Amino acid sequence: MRKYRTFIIAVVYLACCAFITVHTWAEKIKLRAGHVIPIDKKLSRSDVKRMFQRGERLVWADEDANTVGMPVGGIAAGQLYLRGDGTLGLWQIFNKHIFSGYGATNYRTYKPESPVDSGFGVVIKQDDKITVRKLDHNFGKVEFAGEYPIGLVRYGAKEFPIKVEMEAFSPFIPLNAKDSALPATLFHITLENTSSQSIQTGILAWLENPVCIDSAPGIHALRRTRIVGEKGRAMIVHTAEKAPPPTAAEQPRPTVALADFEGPDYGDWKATGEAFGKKPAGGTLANQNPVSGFLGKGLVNTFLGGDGPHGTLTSPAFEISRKFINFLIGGGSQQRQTCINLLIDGKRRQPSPGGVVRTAVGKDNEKLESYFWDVSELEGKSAQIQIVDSASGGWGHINIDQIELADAPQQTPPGELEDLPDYGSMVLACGSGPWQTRTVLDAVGGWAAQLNAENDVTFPVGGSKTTALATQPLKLAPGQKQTYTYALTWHFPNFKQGHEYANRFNSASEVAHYVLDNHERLAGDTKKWHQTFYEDSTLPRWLLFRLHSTVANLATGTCQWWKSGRFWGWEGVGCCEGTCTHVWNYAHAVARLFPELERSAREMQDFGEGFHEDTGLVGFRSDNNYAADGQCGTVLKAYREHLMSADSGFLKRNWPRIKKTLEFSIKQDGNDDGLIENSQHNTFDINFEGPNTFVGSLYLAALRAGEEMAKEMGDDEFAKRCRKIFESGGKLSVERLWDGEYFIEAVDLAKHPKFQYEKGCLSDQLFGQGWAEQLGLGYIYPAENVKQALQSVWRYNWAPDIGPYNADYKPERWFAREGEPGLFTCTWPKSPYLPDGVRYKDEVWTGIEYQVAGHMVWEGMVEEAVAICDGVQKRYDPAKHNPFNEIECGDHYARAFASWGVYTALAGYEYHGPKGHLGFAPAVTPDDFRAAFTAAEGWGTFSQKRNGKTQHEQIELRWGRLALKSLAFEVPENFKPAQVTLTTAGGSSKCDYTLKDRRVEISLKDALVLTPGQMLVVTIQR
Ligand SMILES: [Ca+2]
Ligand SMILES: [Ca+2]
Ligand SMILES: [Ca+2]
Repeated sequence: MRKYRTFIIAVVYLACCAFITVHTWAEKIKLRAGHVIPIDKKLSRSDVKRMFQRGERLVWADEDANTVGMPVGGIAAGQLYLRGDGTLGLWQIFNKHIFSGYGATNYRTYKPESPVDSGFGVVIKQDDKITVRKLDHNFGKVEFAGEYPIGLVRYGAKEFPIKVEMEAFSPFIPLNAKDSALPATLFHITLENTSSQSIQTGILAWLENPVCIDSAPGIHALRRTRIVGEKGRAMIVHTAEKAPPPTAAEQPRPTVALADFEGPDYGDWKATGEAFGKKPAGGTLANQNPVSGFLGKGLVNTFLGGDGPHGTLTSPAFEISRKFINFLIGGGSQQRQTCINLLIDGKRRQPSPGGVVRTAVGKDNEKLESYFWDVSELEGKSAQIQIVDSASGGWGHINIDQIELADAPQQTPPGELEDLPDYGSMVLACGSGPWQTRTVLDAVGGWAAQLNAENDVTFPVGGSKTTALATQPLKLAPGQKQTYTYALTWHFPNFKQGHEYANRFNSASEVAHYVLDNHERLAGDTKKWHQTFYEDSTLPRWLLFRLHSTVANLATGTCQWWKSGRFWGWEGVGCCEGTCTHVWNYAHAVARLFPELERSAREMQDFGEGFHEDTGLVGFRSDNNYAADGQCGTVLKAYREHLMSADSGFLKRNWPRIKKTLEFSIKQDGNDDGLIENSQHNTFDINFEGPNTFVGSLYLAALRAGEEMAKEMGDDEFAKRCRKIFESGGKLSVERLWDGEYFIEAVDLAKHPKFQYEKGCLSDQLFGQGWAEQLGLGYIYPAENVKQALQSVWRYNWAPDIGPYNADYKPERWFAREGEPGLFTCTWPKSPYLPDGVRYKDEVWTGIEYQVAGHMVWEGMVEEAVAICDGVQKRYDPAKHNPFNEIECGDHYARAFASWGVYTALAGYEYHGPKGHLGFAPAVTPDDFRAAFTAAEGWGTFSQKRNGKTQHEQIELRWGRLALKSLAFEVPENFKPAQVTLTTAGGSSKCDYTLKDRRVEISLKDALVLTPGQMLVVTIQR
């Protein structure tokens, strides 16, 4: 618990004081001329007031919600977005996750795409006329008000008699990982009649069959869609199956060659632009890597004049007289830009742009490979082939040859259908039986008439079909409301390591029935968490939004939960693997919300597959490589996972390896003086080459954690050794690394000129101290140094506008733009800027910002901490960036899970599960505070109220169970308790307690177990 923390009681008053201090400080310190980050951040009174106001739920309307992509699938079950207008997007649930880029490209404003056709619409029948209004941005006024895990979109239009509210979420119940990891999204759609007349209404829902979405162009198979009634539910069931072998009557007809590009020119094909030239290429073109795989001597090759030129090459119309079109393709892989397209009748036949009914791209490889389109459903149609090059960058060209019509596909299939990664099933289930869907579709006409309503259809995977379901009509009286429940579920088990969900379900239908059978509990517990976290809290609503938004990373491609039970994570979606020890060093959310997942990563990776028994090395990507920060962090995580356990089982099982892990770091230290002096690879993807407090503080905190764990394990000798090294390290760090304002790195730049920070101010210089606070391990450096160093990080590294500094010092990757606030990784406020200094020095990472902000809260710098979080909120305003997708190397970067460390700091949360100890010391509004908390087996809400004479603490359990043996709270300065009373359902009794500084620690005479609905009240009287 923090001992010297200043409370923000009168925020505005303190804000004024802060200005004065800053001002005088600024006058004393001589700053380097190029350090253009202002010492005085000029936070206005109204800014501070706004940041600390409780406030309302955040709502974004229309275009302001354009970038929203809120993950609404289950934990580690893929990545499905709810977009700002309530439509679904991204759809990465088919075991393919796409790396979005390395910063320069992925911090951009865009609306997430939707490759799968789906939606809901309101059906109304008035004067025998049936109409459908889609729930999307065209509805009228559309508001997004989602707070993870529950998406919420409201629709209204002046002239439309029905108002709609849609909730979309996957069950999310802290401490119940399995029910939070369902490949499912629930929808609650509430229709309200806002007119003065009764209206016959209902809902139309539709979903394309996307099974084999990625493999489809290369396989000969069928999609099958059935509408089935089971348990009173109407369900659209999408699957895929093998195409039947040809019958005797279907013996292949001779192949028809469409083009072999062997002639002196393109013949009757028409070329536009420059990329195709006037005739086929004779092979490899100038400055091109060798082109191979084509037939004869000619082919289409648009590397004419390099990647720059554009153009098209279009065939004359021909009749599709066979079941397949085969061709050879190589070159670039850019959809719609380096492609070959099949056009039908020059107009839209399918819901794809410009009459394109089939398309294919290369694989960024010059070698041409065989490829085919299944066009059996298009037989007899008039068609054209168009080859497109509208790309100019790398791989901005396409190679094509030998286009043929045939009755057999010409490609080795990528594998058995049932083994393909995107083979599986998908279901859209409605809680009630269907209306006359076909009648509705035909009455509406247009787009709706194209939807399928047949009970059982099969069609080639190359085609697309969207199936619809209408609810039974219902008469709504004026003012009356009706809620419909839908479940969208999926089951794609062919993932390399398997999915945990596949241990429990064999199909999407099984998932749908499970979700709907248990709907009341799953939805009820999810809403209870939302209520406890957002509604029943005194913390600012926007801050709760921000700190919980990153938890959505769990329901993205970043996170996997394997069939073996092991939790595994990328750094960001699709890049940098291995639950990397140093990136995940920052992540607190998973451990506090679903501790079993983090325990599995410790036991199965860090102390399992990635552990080196002979040395104690924890391979930082479950490999043979050492990262100094990750190695120390593994010990801290192990202690945290122990604290979040119900008993000592985890610690007992893993202690020998935890101890070896720490001994590995002690060996790096070399002489037990508590300083690691050797080469230290770390999260900046470089090595620090001398003692520093970035790795050093993690090392000292790990020694303290080691000491505590050793004591619990009865290993007093090791506990003493840890203590001794820890004490030496703390003392030497101040002697050797303290520059008067902050901690520096003792490095010989002559020997190690690159990637060091030397006299710089590193934002993460107290990383281990922040960890120590999270785990209740106390100060590892003297409190006054810690506080001053954090003040320096704020003064020197946080810019209200990153623009001026980044104009002079361009970051390697941009995660913030001019005009936006941010905390720089490292600056050199008083010494020459090191152009070759620590990598990523000029960048802004949300994970570091939360790490620093959380630590600031523990040290009483609440206003600065909240301002840093406000900066993140400003950058991730949905008018600019998806607020649920904090980016680093890839989307949904795991380091952002650090936000939970800010949350626990705000509550002054301390917990030791096996000891049954729980404590709080709220850092904001301690006179009237309330917030959600999680423990090993249950969660609930904590509140504290003070008046002059008494302090009331209330712990109410809402889910699971909570075993308690001791409690700790903080009283105001000069508050001397005279009596402490504990009240439970069993009655009231006086408690034994100790008071140290402002900390009241209470030991319970009898261990207590709370169950949902039960509470305990502690009254501290002076
Ligand atoms: Ca040829
Ligand atoms: Ca080109
Ligand atoms: Ca040493």
